[in-house]
Amino acid sequence: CTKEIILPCQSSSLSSLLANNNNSGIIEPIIPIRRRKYPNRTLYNSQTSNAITKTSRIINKWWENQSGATNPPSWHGEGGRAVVIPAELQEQSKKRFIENQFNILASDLMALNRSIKDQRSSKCLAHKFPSDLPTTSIVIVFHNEGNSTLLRTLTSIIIRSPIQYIHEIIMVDDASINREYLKDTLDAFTKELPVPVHILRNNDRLGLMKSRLRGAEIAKGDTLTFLDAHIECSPGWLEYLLYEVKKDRTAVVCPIIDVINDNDFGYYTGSDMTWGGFNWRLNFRWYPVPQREEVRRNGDHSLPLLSPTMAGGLFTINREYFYEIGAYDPGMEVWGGENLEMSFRVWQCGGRVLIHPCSHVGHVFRKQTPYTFPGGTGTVIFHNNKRLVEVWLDKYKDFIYAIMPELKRVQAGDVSERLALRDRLKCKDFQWYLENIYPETSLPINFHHVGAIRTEPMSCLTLHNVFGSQKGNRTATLNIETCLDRTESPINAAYQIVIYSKKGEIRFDDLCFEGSVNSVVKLQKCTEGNQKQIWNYNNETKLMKHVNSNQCLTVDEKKDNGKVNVGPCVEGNHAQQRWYLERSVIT
Ligand code: UD2
Ligand code: MN
Repeated sequence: CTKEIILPCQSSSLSSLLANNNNSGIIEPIIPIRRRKYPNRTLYNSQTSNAITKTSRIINKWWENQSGATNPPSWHGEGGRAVVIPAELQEQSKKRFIENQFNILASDLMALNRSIKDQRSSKCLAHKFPSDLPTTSIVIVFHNEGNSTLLRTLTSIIIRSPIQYIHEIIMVDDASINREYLKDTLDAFTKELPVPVHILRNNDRLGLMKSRLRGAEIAKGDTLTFLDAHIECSPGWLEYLLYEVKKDRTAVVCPIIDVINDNDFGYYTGSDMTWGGFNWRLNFRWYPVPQREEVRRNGDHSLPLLSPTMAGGLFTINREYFYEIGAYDPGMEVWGGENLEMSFRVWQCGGRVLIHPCSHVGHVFRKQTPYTFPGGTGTVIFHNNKRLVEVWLDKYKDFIYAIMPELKRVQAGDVSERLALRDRLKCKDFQWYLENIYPETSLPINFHHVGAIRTEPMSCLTLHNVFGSQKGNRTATLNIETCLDRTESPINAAYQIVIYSKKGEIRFDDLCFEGSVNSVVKLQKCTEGNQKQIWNYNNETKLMKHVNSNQCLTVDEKKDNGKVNVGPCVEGNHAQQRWYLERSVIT
């Protein structure tokens, strides 16, 4: 396996676990399928029941053909539990991790139809659906996906959906390379499934957006349901999504995304108290659902959340509405940005983005992408983000360009058609979106000042280590350094931009200056109502008072590497406590 292009590293390790497997040449990875009758977990009606029985038979036969075994091994991961890799396979499993950036061996050790827990609360289970829910065409695009994960995706759809609502499944193979085994297996497998499956194959890599567009084009169902290729649907996942779209054709409905661990495939319930937002670098982020949304729902956690953004991978949308609202931006490449673009577009142009807490779909979250980005990762993602910024962000683009000067340098390409779309749909502006749909945003909406804060001798508050991973394992720090010119060194100057908000926070992205008596100022997650994060600036005296301690923002540039403190306000004040708010980067 090369590091650059991740090729499948074939191994025979699994065949040694099972009797009488493949022989020479390319070794077909084992397709593990639980070989016993399905328990009646999700029987909706006789049609579904028949389909499940049929699938069960097919899967059993398939498994026998594959393995030649009459007794299935004892499958790992049942009940959503983690796989324990046998000692003799551990080295293998580590080595093969890079193929998919998840532990494919763990997946191979699990049944395709491994059981998982019903994720629904009793309140969710009490929901009733009309019998005429809209049908759906499920679109799954994939590039170099794992074999067993892809087949488990399909299996979980079949066994956990009322199949009368599945008009078809459309798979788009986005020019997978050196994965012939995947192709054959997929063809054979899907032929047997009790719903029509169409497999489209791209000759050239189109990226996920254009692949989804290609799949959607041939769809005939009332709705479209997009899914990633390494997921597991949980019982009841589909009905809630379809029902919301039936009630409101402009609703774009996402399930809660449960976490399938990338290393051991343990299935963990996703929180129903997180929703989608984004940070200053336009990265999608999960954030806690604010109180106001709880109030709106009357605390009923079986009702859909109105989410500012969606993760992008999994959602149902009315098929006609998908096109009315502008489908995807075909100018976007490979991966990234399309999820925020669609979120902004749907909200600004009159639709809604929902997360339904009763619908759960597990997804293998990866820490890295296993595939290449033709054109370079950064360039591609910046290109997509730039299109998003140019079309939807209005005056906020100045702010984003100040924070991400790298964006300025890449080409957005022609966005005139997307701007025309926005015009045609008479969409509201970005400020409306922030104020009404996402008032919790870290972008500046109600502020006194956005820009550098400096001392008299031109030294600026400077942040370090602010954009960490999602897990929050970062220790952002603050000190005072020479003020940088935004034209001369834009990248570093970005870390001297802060918001002094009307609420009194001094913030960088989702981090707030937090003070306490006679101590160093810390950068902590901004939290509503945290008095330690409130500052009061006096334009006359230039003092920045920390309200809670009644002390002042203080720095001695020559001491402690320019560390910034809260200390006693000095009578008549002096240079160490006099702060100047530089020209704003946004008005
Ligand atoms: C998340 C979304 C993903 C997409 C992405 C931003 C979830 C669960 N996943 O990333 O759907 O919105 O954010 O763009 O919310 N693929 C192709 N061709 C390519 C690249 C990817 O077909 O050139 C496929 C890939 O095989 C997978 C899907 O697109 O099935 C999404 O890619 P991913 O799983 O690498 O993205 P993920 O989950 O990190
Ligand atoms: Mn994914």
